[in-house]
Amino acid sequence: MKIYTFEAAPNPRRLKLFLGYKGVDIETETINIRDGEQFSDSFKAINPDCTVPALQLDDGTVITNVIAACLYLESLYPEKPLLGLTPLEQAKIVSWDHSIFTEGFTAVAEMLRNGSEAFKGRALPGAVALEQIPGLVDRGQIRLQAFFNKLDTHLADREFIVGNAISLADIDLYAVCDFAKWVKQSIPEDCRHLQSWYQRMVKELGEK
Ligand SMILES: N[C@@H](CCC(=O)N[C@@H](CS)C(=O)NCC(=O)O)C(=O)O
Repeated sequence: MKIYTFEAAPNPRRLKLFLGYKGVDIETETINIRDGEQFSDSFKAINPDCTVPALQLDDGTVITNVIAACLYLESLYPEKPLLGLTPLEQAKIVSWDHSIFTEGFTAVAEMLRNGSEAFKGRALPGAVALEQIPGLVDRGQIRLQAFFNKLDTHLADREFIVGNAISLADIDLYAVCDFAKWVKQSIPEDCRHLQSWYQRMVKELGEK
């Protein structure tokens, strides 16, 4: 098994945090997406979406979405579970994780990719070249604030997003909070529950 990755980027980080928590080490190969290596013919043959991370199995199968890679790896490495132990927990974790990606992650990405010179002509990740839409920067900021508020409310009376234990949903929310710093955003001061949850996660993940 091998992971094609670029460690500084936020989606690869989600997978790295997942594996780090479990203490699992998998061979990696860096695809430097700052230098455009994701568009090379050799990487396109591995992942035609031209995105990282990509998990390549020993039989050549490639899994190109973090949530699917985590689902696969969870079944290989079930210790320190991060995807729930009952069908209901699993459903809740995947549901939250999906919302965290579509509402939080994409809000930050919308701000970054439509506002930065570096992403001119590449407003979405991957193979399709798209022009920036500057109005999406402000919209992304509104979406991100609404997202932070929603998670703050959810965490008002619980330590983790689902049940009593850390899950992939917590890891991905943590990755969003750090990704937000790329666009000079952070957890609002008045989101006190989210703030204390973040400090809890720093300890859980042994980050600092
Ligand atoms: N849906 C993918 C998203 C992967 C993705 O967007 N990765 C970014 C790095 S964070 C990428 O490869 N960007 C390449 C580019 O900007 O061209 C997943 O869940 O892993």
